[in-house]
Amino acid sequence: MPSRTDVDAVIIGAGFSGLYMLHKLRNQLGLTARVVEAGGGVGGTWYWNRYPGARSDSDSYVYGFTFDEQLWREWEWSERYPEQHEIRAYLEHVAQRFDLYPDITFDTRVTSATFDENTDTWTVSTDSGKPLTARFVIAAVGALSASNTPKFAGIETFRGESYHTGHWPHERVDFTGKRVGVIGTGASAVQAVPLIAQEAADLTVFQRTANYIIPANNGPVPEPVREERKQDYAGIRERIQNSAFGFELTLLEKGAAESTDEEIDAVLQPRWDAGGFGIWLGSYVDMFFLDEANAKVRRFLHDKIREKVDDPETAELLIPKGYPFGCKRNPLDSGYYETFNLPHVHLVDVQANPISGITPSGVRLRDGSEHEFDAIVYATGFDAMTGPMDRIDIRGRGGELLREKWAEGPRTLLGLMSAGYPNLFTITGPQSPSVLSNMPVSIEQHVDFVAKMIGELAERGAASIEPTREAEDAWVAENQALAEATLFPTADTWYMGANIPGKPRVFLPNLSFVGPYRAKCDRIAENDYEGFAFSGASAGPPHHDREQLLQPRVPR
Ligand code: N01
Repeated sequence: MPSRTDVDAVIIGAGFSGLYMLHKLRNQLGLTARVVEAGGGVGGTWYWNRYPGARSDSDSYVYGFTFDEQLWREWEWSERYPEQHEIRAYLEHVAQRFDLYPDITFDTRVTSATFDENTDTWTVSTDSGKPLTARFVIAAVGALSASNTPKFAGIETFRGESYHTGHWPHERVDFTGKRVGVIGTGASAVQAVPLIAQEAADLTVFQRTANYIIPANNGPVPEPVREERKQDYAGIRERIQNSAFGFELTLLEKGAAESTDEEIDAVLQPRWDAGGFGIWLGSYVDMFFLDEANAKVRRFLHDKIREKVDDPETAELLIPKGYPFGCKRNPLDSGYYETFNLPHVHLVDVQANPISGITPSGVRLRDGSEHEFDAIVYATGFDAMTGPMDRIDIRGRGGELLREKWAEGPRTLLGLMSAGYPNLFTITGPQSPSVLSNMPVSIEQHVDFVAKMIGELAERGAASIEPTREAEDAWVAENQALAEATLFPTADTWYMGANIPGKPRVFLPNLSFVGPYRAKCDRIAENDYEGFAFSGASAGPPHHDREQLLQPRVPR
């Protein structure tokens, strides 16, 4: 039987997931909850990633919460894609509107969470203050929040300025007149490089793997389009929730494999001109399964790079090789390729000639050549999906450490819970659609489902819920089988854990697609929560009687 706890739930993180989870638990289920956040404000990803050009690659009108129609209608985004500071302002608005601030502790990092099998409670410790006890722990830690700086020899000896895109300073960084090196060419670098190039006297980009990059085509959204969308709240919500990727994009029935080059151009050119994820997530489904189909799409994209980049040698270097399009996260650009036409911008291939170390004055390559800089920007990404969980000492039944359980790859049911860790939930965790979707859509679905599970516990008078080992094994197997049927495992990507030395090569997100995954969760709930085990009798939540728990509450 659970004993009294400090709060009903501890939520780790105050990004999109943590804020909505707090609203749901406190304002709708009537539970007490405390959000513990490492940053000094709300925002999660958008609190930390303040590098020049940081913005979402999702269209603004689908990049936000839809659970509250009024909120959706009243917020105005200024451009097609929301910029970092605007997303932060939006999340601050959400936190104020639903009176969330009183239940958030900032500047505090959760260091451990330990489950007590005798009391069915969790003890959550932080790097400051006394531990908190709770019945539920919700890890709203983000999929891309554990930044990765490669362990380059001599990195600490560099005398200039060093930055990581995922931990950018709050004050403006001025590169005017400086020699700058950027390491990495993922989505963060693709956004930052054109803007850094505007200031720097000299810019060198170190590329290990070229990326397929598609124009964002950002800008203000025409008023009639905005108005039409405002009138279609319910339709948009319904479509994105039941879509493949959380966008209003649909994969085509006709495959690339059976199309001529002319037909492919006719399909892809308008998507290229429109900008956004249309070529990636809204064109040929067979390119994810057949290399022959994928090669036809690659041909189109390679030609585009050659058109944009003046120097043929640089263009060849920027053309991705050795992996299929779409199986590595597709960045969107605003002038990335064109930046390499500027005389003070250089591209260095560090696949052929890797970085051997950082010196007091710059970057040294394996062939002994050295590049001198005033500033180095590490756009080197994240220990994705499992990294944020691994960095907390999470101990479940028998004192088992979650990162040890996950040593060969994550083991979950639905990416929501792991067997042996009762009442511990992950929002958009590994083995859920998560990063293969427009995140706010998946976040809302997960938060709603977690709240439903917690409500179900109260209904049953049970103390805890967790997956059965059998159901978890089956989900892990299904997850891998889905990935192995595609070309995703053939690319060295953070989806596969390949960017972190020593990380097991396992496909981390889930490929069920957003709509079918949602339907699967709902079916499981209707089917008596098949695959989950409820245990222990509960006197009800510590601070409320059961009736009160299930009463919807008006936001405070
Ligand atoms: O990180 P990345 P990111 N030597 O891992 C290179 C989301 N996001 O921060 O490809 C040399 O993609 C590495 O090379 P390689 C989005 O989901 C979203 O850019 O591993 N290079 C790669 O080029 C995205 O995918 C948005 O061979 C090294 C780069 O560093 C995810 O976050 C914006 C190296 C890291 O690229 C991560 O993006 C930004 C080494 N030792 C990010 N180690 C939007 O929605 C690593 N690299 C707009």
